[in-house]
Amino acid sequence: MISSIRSFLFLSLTCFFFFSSCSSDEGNPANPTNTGLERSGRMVKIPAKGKSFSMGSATGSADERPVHQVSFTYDFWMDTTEVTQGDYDAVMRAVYPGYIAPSWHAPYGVGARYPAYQVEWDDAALYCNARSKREGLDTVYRYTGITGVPGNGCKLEGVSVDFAANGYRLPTEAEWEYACRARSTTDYSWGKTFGPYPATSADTADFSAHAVWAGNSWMLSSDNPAFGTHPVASLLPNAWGLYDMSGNVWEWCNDWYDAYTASAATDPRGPSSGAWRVLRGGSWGNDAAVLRSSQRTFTVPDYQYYFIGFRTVRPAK
Ligand SMILES: [Ca+2]
Repeated sequence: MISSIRSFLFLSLTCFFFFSSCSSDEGNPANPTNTGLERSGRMVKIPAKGKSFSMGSATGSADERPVHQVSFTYDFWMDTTEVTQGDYDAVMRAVYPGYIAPSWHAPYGVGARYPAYQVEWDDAALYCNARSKREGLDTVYRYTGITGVPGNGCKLEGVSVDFAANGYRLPTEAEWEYACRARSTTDYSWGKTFGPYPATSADTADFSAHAVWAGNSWMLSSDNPAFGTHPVASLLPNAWGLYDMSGNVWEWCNDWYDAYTASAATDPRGPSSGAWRVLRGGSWGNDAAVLRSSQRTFTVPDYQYYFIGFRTVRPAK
């Protein structure tokens, strides 16, 4: 089973799809301080309350359909970057005495400003709780037991999610796509649509200005410094000041993976149980199609991989 899931993840790294068009009406991607949005530390308040958007893609892969309307009744804070190795290490080390850092090494990118990768869903949840504890917030993730090494392959038993808590958690899949799109309806948040884009060398340069993907990482020789992850926020952010939503590392979402339905949904949180957790955004190993805002993939929660990291959200009261 696990090998088939891993195969699926690899397929997601390489497969191709075809798509359609649109516009961004808010903010200036070239200037992350000019989004008009409230910022606090390394988070930005995502304007979601009373808003809705079309989630999915009519022309993407099968599990991106049907496109359906999603509405929110709340705003939320989101990290402007993927959680870095420096932050992950500091937060986890401070809270969990048995913590051991994941395997971060060349050529995949190592250093405080590089994204944390080789992080399982369970470890990402543990980080969220640790960050909440450090800041005196209520922890979101409850569990009945923990085995393994905290931060590097731990296993949480009996996990439940307290959405009413004021602490950090992983974004729901709907929150993630809404934030990634930042009002755009094109395949990419910077207003472009896959196929024929990126087609020319100018297109490729444009893509590489916005995302760490196969074209500026995986396709290079492994002794090239640009191979592997790149330090977070090295490239242009989206209109809401979020960096690396597309590319660099895949990002865990809170949701269990399931098929979409056509029904409109308010504050969707995914199924209550499942076998696989959702991943979004594509990575430094992916081709352009996989970095589309609506692209979905999934794997078992206890999977560590050098393409997988995360970022957090927390409620805006
Ligand atoms: Ca990412």
